[in-house]
Amino acid sequence: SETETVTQHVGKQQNGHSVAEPPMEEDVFDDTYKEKDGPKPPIKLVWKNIISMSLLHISALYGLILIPSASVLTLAWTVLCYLISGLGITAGVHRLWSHRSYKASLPLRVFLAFANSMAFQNDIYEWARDHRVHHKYSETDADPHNVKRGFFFAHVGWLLVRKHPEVTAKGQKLELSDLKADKVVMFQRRHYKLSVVTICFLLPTLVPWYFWGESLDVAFFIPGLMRYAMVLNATWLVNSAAHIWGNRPYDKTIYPRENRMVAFSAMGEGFHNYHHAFPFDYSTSEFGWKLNPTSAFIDLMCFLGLAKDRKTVSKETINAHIKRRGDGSYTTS
Ligand code: ST9
Ligand code: ZN
Ligand code: ZN
Repeated sequence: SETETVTQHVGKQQNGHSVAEPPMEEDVFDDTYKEKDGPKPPIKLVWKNIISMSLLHISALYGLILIPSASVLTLAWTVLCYLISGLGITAGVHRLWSHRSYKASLPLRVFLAFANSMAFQNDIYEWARDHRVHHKYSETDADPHNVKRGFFFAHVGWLLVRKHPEVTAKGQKLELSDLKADKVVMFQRRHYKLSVVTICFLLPTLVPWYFWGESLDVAFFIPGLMRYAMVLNATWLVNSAAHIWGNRPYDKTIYPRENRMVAFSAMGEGFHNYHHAFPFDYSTSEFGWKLNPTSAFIDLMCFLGLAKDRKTVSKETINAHIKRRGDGSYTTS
């Protein structure tokens, strides 16, 4: 079958050699799943989320107008906080914990969990659980951000309503023992609220105020709230834009697309047609560091001995996929 052909060619890079290893099954698309017939359950709005997301975005716009009054150091700090929180999502909960596409040592996992709390996108366990159902049941009722329900739903709407019961039902059948066995993941889950208050909001605000005398409101609204909202939207664009706009050189039968603009803002996560075709590739792309600072980061961690066993896909497997399922738009440039 298709998956077997793919898995046969999966290798992990270990001192330059490839070794065969069966990939995790929990993120492999299940094409046998059929949605239940009959009317869809009613939509239940969650007003607490609607109000807090609206306030966050108004605050982020206010942060934007405050930019001219911020010091250069504060702006550099904002960029740094964006990059750290971004890595907590891309290298952390996405490529490591959801897909197990490489292995990370304890100090690296501690850093990634810290960075993940700075991004405040639900704890690692919950994010990875939702993400595995997203890959396994893409574009169905069991996909938490099913893009068939529209751009807005896939972008942020899904966080403002109760989940479709199929998301929970299918999610409960997933194998999550690897996450439960990871002490760093469980520690972050236990102390999640406190970690978010301190790392996502207090730290970004207090550093510029304490170290270079930035005003508290500039520090709160720019590296705090505006940066948080920007990382959220960069992430959400992968679910919305990269499931709607772009080419499908690897598999024209699925929704996810290659979208360079999304790849840029999401630190390498916009090669989404490739990613859904080969979810176990640590680089989420076949083009290395191109528009992909997250891959450069993981490679650096391997160089430093803090990570290992990066899984990749062989060129032959990729080419076979392109030939059999691609939309004909494939180019290497
Ligand atoms: C946020 C997440 O923004 C963004 C994720 C984006 C993913 C992107 C992926 C793209 C690829 C990677 C690209 C990275 C790019 C990064 C770029 C960086 C520069 N399975 O959820 P509840 C059960 S978060 C199994 O409350 P409701 C479970 O028992 C933003 N079971 O359901 C659960 O209890 P527990 C900030 C499941 O009531 C129970 O149901 N956060 C599953 O329907 C209740 O779960 C917010 O805004 C499952 N999948 O509420 C909060 N799901 O957890 C948003 C549920 O204890 N969330 N169960 O085990 C909420 O308020 C609620 O979840 C809700 C639904 C209202 C949306
Ligand atoms: Zn996707
Ligand atoms: Zn993924």
